[in-house]
Amino acid sequence: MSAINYAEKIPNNVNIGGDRTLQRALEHWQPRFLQWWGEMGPSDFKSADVYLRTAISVDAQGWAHYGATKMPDYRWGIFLADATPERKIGFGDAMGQPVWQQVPGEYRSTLRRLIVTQGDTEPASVEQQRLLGHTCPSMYDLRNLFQINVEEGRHLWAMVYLLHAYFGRDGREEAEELLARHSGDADKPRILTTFNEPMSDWLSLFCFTYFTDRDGKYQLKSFAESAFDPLSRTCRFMLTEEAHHMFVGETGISRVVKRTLEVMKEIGSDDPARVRAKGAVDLQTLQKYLNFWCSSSLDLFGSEISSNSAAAFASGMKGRPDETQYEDHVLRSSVFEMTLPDEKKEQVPMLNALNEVMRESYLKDCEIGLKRWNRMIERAGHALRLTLPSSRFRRSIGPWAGVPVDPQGKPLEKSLYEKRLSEWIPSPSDRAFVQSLMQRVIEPGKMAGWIAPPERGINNLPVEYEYVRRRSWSSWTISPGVLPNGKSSARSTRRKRTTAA
Ligand code: BYC
Repeated sequence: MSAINYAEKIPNNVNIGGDRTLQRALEHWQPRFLQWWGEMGPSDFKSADVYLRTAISVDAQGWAHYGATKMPDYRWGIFLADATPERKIGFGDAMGQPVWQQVPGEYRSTLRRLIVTQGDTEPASVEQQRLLGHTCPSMYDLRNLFQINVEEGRHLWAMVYLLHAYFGRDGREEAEELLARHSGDADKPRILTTFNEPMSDWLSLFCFTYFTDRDGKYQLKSFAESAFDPLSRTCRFMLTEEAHHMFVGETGISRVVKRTLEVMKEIGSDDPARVRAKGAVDLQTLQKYLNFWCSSSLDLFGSEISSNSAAAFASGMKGRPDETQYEDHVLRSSVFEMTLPDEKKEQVPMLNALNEVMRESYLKDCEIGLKRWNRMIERAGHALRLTLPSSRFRRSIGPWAGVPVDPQGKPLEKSLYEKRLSEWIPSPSDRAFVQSLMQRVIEPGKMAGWIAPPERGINNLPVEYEYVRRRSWSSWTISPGVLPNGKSSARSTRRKRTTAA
């Protein structure tokens, strides 16, 4: 079952050829996807040969094949982890019963909503990152960006397969809509707010892959527990790919911190202005970017008190990540003490507090990178420590939405909050400074001045390997940067290649 059939038009390990209607529907969607990729995927690299990893089987060992591929030729397909024989529902009111191979009628619209919401984030992130190839800090990073982009494209395929195979005409219509909404589009935006945030620099990309892809890990892990077995199997395989995206985030930020510390040592100062003058990201600016992307990603867990999450858990649709680690899998008699604005404590039925339970464990997971970066800063002899913002800071969803608190979670006057916000998240001038660092570097092995080289290359190749090949870089001009919302980007003028080394 785990071998992937690449002979078919749509590579898959679920025998879609055995269901002619499904195969036709997916083959009808395929050219629309490719058109979307052409219009909304990475701009200007369609003919480049990129050293990409492609799944060849879903086994734990050796599922990846590496080789030079043009992105539009990437074999996007449908890969599910192998079925667990006799799998039983592991939580909720139906615990112990056999898992579902079809969608129960009463859960149809909720499951569809969850799958659509998950599916919507995948193309959204590709759209957000569309123009970043223009300003890559190295060829190694450029390749990693493209690896992430093609895998997000495949994750979209994963959700579209479920919609087509299990939700009939409604599912097919939703699959069309997944290509019709666009990140940042004023009329048809993506569903979740974080996926409408513009991403015009690589510091944002590293923060996004650290924080937002980590939400992806938590959501996929909770779907991996689902009683709807095809969803569980799909998400189990997606998680193997997701790990690389978080790696790009964590190592990307580590390399920024490393380079900044080198510059601080060179100039013998931790003065942010002097660090900036030397072309590095001062730690204070990095902290603002961490605050921005972490607080935005905290909203992705939904409201602290949610009847949606209670229903999804009780029915078996969505569990908690690594459900087996818990003792109580039914949660009908436990409560969660929640602190609400005005320091009011409320006893909330545990089932309704699951978004918050997940958000708390997500924040603990986020701490791991912070500890690593702070160790680097400490070893270099500096007192500053990077921190995560409080889960109350800058929230747009739940009881803390719009409540003015500082990054430590301390309430303050709204006017003071508004005045001080630019101390905590990137101001227009911080963004302009970071943007000024975004000069394209494409000579193999060379790095932009604001980031240290990675410790190793891809798949045991050296960092200097030519991971992205174009027939000619010297004649490379950038086509007008059209953002997903149809507007021209700030970098919309055609310009000649300029490289910083
Ligand atoms: N922005 O009861 P509530 C990833 C909506 S990332 C805008 O509080 P619930 C990836 C919510 O939809 C993982 N709207 O929350 C990462 C609902 O609207 P409706 C993505 C929001 O339902 C990087 C209403 O508010 N996967 O894979 O318990 C790159 C009340 O909702 C937001 C998923 O999210 C927001 N932030 O939980 C690429 C999993 N938050 O339905 C990919 C699927 C909430 O009343 N989604 N709302 O109109 C879910 O499980 C749930 O929908 C949520 C919300 C966890 C998002």
